[in-house]
Amino acid sequence: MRHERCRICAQPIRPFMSLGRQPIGNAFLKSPADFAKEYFFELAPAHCAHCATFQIVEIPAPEQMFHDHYAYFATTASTVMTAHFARMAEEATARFLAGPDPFVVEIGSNDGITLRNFAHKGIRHLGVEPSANVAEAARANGVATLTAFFNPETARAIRAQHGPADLFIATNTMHHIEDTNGVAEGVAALLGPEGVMISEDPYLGDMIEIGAYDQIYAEHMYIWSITAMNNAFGRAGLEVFDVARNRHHGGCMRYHLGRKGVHAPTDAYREALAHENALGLHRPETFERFRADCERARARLTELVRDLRAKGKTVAGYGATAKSATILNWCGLSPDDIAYISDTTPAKQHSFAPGSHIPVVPPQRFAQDPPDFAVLFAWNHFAEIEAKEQAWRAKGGQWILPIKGVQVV
Ligand code: DWN
Ligand code: SAH
Repeated sequence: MRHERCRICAQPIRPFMSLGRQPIGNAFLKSPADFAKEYFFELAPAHCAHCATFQIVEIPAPEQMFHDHYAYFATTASTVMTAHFARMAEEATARFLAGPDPFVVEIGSNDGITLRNFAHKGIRHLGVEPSANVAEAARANGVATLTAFFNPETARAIRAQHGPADLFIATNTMHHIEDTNGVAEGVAALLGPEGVMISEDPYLGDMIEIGAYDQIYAEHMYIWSITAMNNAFGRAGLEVFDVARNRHHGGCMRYHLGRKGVHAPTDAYREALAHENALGLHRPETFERFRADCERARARLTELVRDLRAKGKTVAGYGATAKSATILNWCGLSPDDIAYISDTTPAKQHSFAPGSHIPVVPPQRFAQDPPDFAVLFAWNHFAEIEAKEQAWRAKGGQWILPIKGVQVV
């Protein structure tokens, strides 16, 4: 459905660019017979001048994206992220779970990548995860998980059954849920008086800086900032009091929120907010510059791949990320340009990438049929992947980094 008004504050919005006709980024196709039925929509980002929320104006229905064959299994996607969330659980336990019998709720809990750390400590926990296949994987790992979309009704039912939550976690999830106001209302209903919400996802300031237009796709209907989070959650009596940036997923912000006036704002929060204000994320020219950066990257990547192919070079893709659908479909790249995409996720292998229909294959293909060049669609896991592919690199294999600058390394 296409929106002409901001989903947070209802003020008029209009897109500052278009990324064209796009499929659902994680909707991998099992057979060419599925190609004709593929869903497409216009991917057009806007930035609300009133509440600062970066959002896409047209969104598929949630049930089209989150269901019993969701393609992303967080635990198998990256060992680095698994360790990252284990550290987060340790830090949050020490800082926020001092009470006698704490209760932790996580939305977007996926296959239990984070909650498993609380389960192993015997801490009461509950995941809320609508994608039934990954929710089942979590339960198989001993993580209590409700297969449901989080909303105010779910929140009240959880509180009635389990009592208030001391900690509410949402990593790489708040940009997946259209009804942010409903989530904020649910958090306010579920959290105890001193309860804390931790939300972490790609930061708008970093996306703009590195030109990561591939972070914009059907599931990523928002890209958050401190100002926008405060505006969205402030409506439910919550506020950001602490933040921490990290380099994962191209640059994420971790927001700590609590009931207004309960937790003292930290210096880190004040410094990050001042830095954000200096970035000019509220100025239209910031998004005009971003649009120009993205259009240059699109032209450069398409020209580079076509030029290499004209010279008889082989080009493959590495990491069938959801992000890659935006790149492949906006650039109009096809199996003639990129022969295959290697991916470690069993649920993605032996499928066809959304829209481009490039075959997605197991990593064995990359080893047995190594390309001259590989477009690194999982650029956000560069260090982890570079360490794995030293043999290919030693034989002259080169990465193409598909966003801003489009470097060959
Ligand atoms: O927000 C989201 C993030 C957390 O995960 C979700 N909307 C969906 C998903 O987005 P993504 O697919 O862009 O995430 P990743 O983590 O960049 O996906 C990495 C992909 O690359 C996975 O399919 C696994 C694959 N991979 C690989 O083939 N070899 C990853 C590594 C590290 C590797 O060595
Ligand atoms: N937390 C993991 C996985 C993030 S992927 C990580 O940080 O890697 C985003 C997850 O949010 C998916 O598993 C998706 O099914 C889930 N999700 C989407 N809409 C949701 C909703 N309304 N309530 C709870 N989870 C939701």
